[in-house]
Amino acid sequence: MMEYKVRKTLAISAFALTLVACGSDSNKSSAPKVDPGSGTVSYTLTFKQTWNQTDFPTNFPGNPHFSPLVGATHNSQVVIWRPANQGGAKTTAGLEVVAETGSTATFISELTAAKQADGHIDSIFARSGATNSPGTQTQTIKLSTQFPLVSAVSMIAPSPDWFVGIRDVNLYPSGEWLDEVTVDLRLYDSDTDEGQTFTAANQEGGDRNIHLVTTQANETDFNNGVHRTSGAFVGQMILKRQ
Ligand SMILES: [Ca+2]
Ligand SMILES: [Ca+2]
Repeated sequence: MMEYKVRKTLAISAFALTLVACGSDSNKSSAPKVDPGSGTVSYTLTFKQTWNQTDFPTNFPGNPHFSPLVGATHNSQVVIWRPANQGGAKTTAGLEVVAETGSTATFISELTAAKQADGHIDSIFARSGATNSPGTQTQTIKLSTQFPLVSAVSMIAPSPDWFVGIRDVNLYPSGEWLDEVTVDLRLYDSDTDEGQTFTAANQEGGDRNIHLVTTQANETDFNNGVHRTSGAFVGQMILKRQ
């Protein structure tokens, strides 16, 4: 589940990820700056990390951080990651490494191999270095009408196998580039480790079915990926056209 807020021309249903045009011709986006050489449009991806001890006190760990954002621009013919209950693919080895350690190398190798194999992925991006939470990561991404979707992930850390991300966000949904899209981030479990607290020892196991993090109340504050009573999210990702 992702919650979207789209400025100006379009609104995206929170649960069905269905695009619904609600704008009129009078408030269409301004003309995008398309790079004449590559045909790409640039967006700034801002990852606002709002996970903090005051809002998520139960067993809040020391050294709270998020791993370097890693992802790709792509078309609708490929699944970068997707929860099991939304027609998902199993957690890949690369996503497992990201979710358990924050290292992006294996995931990048998978994306690169998929790009070369079937051409459904365009640009692959990764930041270097983790960022303390609260904090912010930013990344410029380039999209084209052939590859208008973006997916990206980051590990919440320390944690057993938990991560946040955006997936299949279409910035050119109906023949226009969106100005800005905001996604509230729920916490996901890659289902590749059985630990139930942020600092649990490694406990290999799971069926690789990506699902929202839910634990007992004395383990963490999370139920369905958000704070079980306040509904607070651990962060947001904002895509804004440059
Ligand atoms: Ca798990
Ligand atoms: Ca594992």
